Amino acid sequence: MKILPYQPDQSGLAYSVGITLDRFIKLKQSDFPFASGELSQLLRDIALAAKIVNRETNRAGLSNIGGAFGQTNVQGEEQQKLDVIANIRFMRALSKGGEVCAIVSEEEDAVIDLKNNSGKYVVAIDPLDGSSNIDVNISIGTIFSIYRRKTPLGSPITADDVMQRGREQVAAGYVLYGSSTMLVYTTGNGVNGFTYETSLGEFFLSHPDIEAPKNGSIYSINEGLQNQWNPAIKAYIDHCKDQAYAARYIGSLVADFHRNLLKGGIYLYPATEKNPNGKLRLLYEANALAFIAEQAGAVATDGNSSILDIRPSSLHQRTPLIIGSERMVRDFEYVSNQIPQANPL
Ligand code: AHM
Ligand code: MG
Repeated sequence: MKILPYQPDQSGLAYSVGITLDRFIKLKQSDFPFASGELSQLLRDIALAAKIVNRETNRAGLSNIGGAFGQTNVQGEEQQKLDVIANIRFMRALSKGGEVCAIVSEEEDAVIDLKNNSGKYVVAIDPLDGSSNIDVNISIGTIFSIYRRKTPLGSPITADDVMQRGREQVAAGYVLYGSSTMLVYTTGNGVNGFTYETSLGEFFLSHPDIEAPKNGSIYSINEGLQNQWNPAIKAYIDHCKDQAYAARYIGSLVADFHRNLLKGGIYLYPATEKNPNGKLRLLYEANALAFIAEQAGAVATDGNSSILDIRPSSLHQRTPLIIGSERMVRDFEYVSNQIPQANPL
């Protein structure tokens, strides 16, 4: 019997599809302190729910799941049917997996206690962000943060498990349902992006070791609100215009953030008269993106301190968010500091 070692094909007839998310997570498992496989499994659970939400969003125009659900969430915002569907999908995936003890969701008033006292992890999630864009076929996203619980395994969850600073995240990521669907995540060892291959039903590594450009020339802000900004924000946006930066604002945080992360840019959602603490939520919007930003060499601030250092005081707390290329955020800080007595918030 003849035995030969495997020789990878050199013919070029069948291109390699690359590395799947599952395999990548497995390969990287040893990067986690206390690696035990549960965090890996949790990331896989999230990826599975993301595939299902991707399917729902892709056929939203064909099935009767467009439009408003007819209820408002805890922040008084009108829920879309797909907001509710995405929430159910992620809740189900996270509760069935067994790794999670508690979930904070934009769509849920209170912390959801899964009564799984052996679950090591707490997840904060915005199941479908940018939902005003669903019905008009514009990119939307999912944002998630993962924390290790503080209380000992086996005990009931407490506020200490949930109200952790962003700095304590063990993993965070987002899914962008865009011209292609991507999952981007970090476990604190750099940022990697995966693109969904629909015919194979798998995420494949497409953007390894994402590094944000140190500078950029895109600014993203809702300029319709400029009469409600404080002078520091006005001064910085004037600076952007003086520099002839490109204005790009989708109104879906994940999409605006992702573009700026890859191309270089700054996203600002400052305090306004209507939202004196900004609009975006600390626990399940700002923290995850701030962690990813820092891991990719970008910066995230509320105008006073790093987003990741803010100690949360309430579940649905809002925060101003200025996030993007390091040079641009530093310029923002410099320009806003020139404004006498301006409160950059
Ligand atoms: P949502 O969580 O209700 O979808 O709101 C968050 C969205 C972000 O995706 C986006 O950047 C921002 O709200 C847009 O707000 P505005 O329409 O005020 O510019
Ligand atoms: Mg949101």
